[in-house]
Amino acid sequence: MGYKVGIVGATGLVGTTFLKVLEERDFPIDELYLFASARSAGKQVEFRGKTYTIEELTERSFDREMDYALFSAGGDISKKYSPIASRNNVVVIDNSSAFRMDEDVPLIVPEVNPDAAMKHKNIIANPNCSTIQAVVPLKVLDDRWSIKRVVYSTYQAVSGSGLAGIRDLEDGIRGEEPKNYPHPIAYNCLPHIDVFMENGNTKEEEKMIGETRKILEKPNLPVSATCVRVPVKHGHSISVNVELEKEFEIEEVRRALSETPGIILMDDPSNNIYPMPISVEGKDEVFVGRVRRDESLVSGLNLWIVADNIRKGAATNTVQIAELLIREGKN
Ligand code: 2RA
Repeated sequence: MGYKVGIVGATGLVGTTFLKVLEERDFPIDELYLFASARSAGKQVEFRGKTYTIEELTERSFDREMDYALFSAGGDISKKYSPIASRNNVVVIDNSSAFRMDEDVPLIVPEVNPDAAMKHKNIIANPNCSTIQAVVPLKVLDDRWSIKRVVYSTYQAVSGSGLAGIRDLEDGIRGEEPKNYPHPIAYNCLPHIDVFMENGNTKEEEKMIGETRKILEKPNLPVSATCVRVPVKHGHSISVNVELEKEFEIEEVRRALSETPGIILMDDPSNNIYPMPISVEGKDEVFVGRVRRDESLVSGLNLWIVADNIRKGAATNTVQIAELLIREGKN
């Protein structure tokens, strides 16, 4: 049995990756509907050897039988059209931050909090890319040694800003001024992702803090984040410092991580083996390395976590949520 699937934002970096992931994972599709702005309407896209024509997204787009709508078109589009789709009994899996912190919208990483997805009311939020790759290993640590505090330092690829970010990096290498970032990103780092908030954090840092707490179901967990844009095309890297409630043996930590589906442990520094953005591009797992005790704490760990921010950080996690709903009969 196949499903009727809509993709909103079909021409964007995540939208086109949805198609790649759906094809690779042989997702059961009977009907596929592609939506984008009027500018892209009429363009043709190949999927599984068939040609599809992109439609302009309108308020009537969901007046048809549709099981799932995968959104990646920005918060404004999600806010306007997700409720319309949801009212038409379409299950929306939204990549924007529009609904992530809404109480009645599950925020899902299938390896971490699958049960929460079962409570959906036709809208499910896909977390921020950097949060997704962080909570997969953090869940392993929390289940066994109970997390007491988390400090994130991120090194985020320009593809996190979509095609505009990639253009700014490539233009910057040619010496051209950036159009998307406030300063050149080529040969530079920007401690500035999204807008600055009242408390001095950026919105990206606030997302990591709030989303980590919601997904791990630890609303009072002390979390601190510094999110930095780096001149890397694909692949977010995160240095994570974790304080644990319980004592641990470092080999037990390594074993627990390596035995967890969705995690690949790359941790052999004596042979220069650790995760890097160039080693994860196009892959769907979360790669963990530099696992070591933080000797400044009674029970603390440092980890280095890398993942493809467009795949596991967005498109693949979204498709995995749909696969979860199908497995559990909650579509
Ligand atoms: C970024 N996480 O990297 C944000 C949104 N994708 O720009």
